[in-house]
Amino acid sequence: MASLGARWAGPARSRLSRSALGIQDSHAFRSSRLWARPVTSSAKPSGDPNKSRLVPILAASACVAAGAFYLSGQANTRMDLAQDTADVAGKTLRITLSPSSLASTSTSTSTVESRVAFHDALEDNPPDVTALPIEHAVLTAAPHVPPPITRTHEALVKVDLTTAPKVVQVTNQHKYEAWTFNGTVPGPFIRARAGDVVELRLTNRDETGNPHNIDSHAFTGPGGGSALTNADEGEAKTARFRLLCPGLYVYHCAAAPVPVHIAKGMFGLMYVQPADDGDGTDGTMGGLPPVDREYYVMQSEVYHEPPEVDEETGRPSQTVEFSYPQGLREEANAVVFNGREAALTRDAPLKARAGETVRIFFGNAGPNLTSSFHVIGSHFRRVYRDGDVLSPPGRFVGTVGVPPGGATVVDLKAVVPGTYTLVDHAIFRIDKGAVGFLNVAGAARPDVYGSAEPPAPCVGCKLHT
Ligand SMILES: [Cu+2]
Repeated sequence: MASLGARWAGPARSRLSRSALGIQDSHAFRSSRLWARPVTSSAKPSGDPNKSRLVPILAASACVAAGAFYLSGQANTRMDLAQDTADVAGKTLRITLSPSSLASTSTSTSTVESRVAFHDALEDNPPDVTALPIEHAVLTAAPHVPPPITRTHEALVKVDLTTAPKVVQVTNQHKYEAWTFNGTVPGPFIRARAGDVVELRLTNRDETGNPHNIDSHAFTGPGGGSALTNADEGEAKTARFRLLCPGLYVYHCAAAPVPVHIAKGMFGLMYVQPADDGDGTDGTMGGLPPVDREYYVMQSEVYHEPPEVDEETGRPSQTVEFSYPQGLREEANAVVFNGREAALTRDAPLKARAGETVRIFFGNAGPNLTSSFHVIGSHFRRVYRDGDVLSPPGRFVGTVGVPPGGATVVDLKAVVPGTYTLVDHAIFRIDKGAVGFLNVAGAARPDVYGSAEPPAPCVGCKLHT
């Protein structure tokens, strides 16, 4: 089979890449030459007529089935559409209220199997990478999500990640030096499409001298990319990865010691859209039913030493240091959403309007604790468990378990206005920071939720405002 390396080793692209990247010689480029080998007679060229026939057949059957799947949902909900604009976390978005956003859908086993077969066939149909159109991935910091990809062809998607330490107000009491991708915890949300080739460039600007790399659960191959992207201080590494599997995946640094690099903040989410969902004109959003808003939330733990006490003043330091023993004992000092205690409360609560549908791409970086993710007062109308976006979703789910290194997609509907609280329902963790808000504006719904008495939140309540 023609490898990415073999195609990449073409002289024009090789020279261009090295000069354009302007980086030190790296193992990745040496490896790319090692990969280069002629395509033998046993290789499977992309023009293989058998495969060429197979893909359209699978694609056609999958598209027909997928089309029926989504159209059945749209047909079930016939309400007037309205265009609206709203401010979401400081950013004005133009949104379309869709009729099918929470439509009833059904997915037969055969439909799922045909969609799986479509994606299984990707492996045997490598693209001519030199001929792929080049795109630069839209990267967003949490809680924002890049827009759905609407193209219907494969692309070479360039993703630039830079590692650097950053001091963050990790809890309301303490600052902490996080290790970051692109200056944020979690790292940027990466959106691509099954069949794409991701060209990942990892630049290490960590002046502490730590090496860093990427293990993406979306990549297929030993180590998930870590050995190909391992970059020492001042280095940059570039490698290519064909996305064979659709779904929502965690990525993280896997440099030794791995638990430290994850606990320090080096993680994020990558969503690989299914490739059999057309161009989105049928109302889908990256292979999923349409919603009004999409958000990015990741849970993680912080392990730190007690603050040092200043000998002169007797006051404890406001800055705390990472604690390996604390992590080994799995005794988290803090459990947070989007990297710090106030990320989704004081700093940037999620927002929606009553009547809208909200999708949360939720990941759990761990490193130790399984999340029992729950939004108080709401229901997950759809749950794509374990980030599996081909199987039928769970319906009207209250709490979903998400293990370390796992992810899920949840859709909810903002019915009654007010503040909804995101929690890990291992509920002591609310006292460790695992609280976020979804603020819903709009008219009251006494037909759904009401009393003759005004609401009276309990004193000292962290969950309701
Ligand atoms: Cu690292």
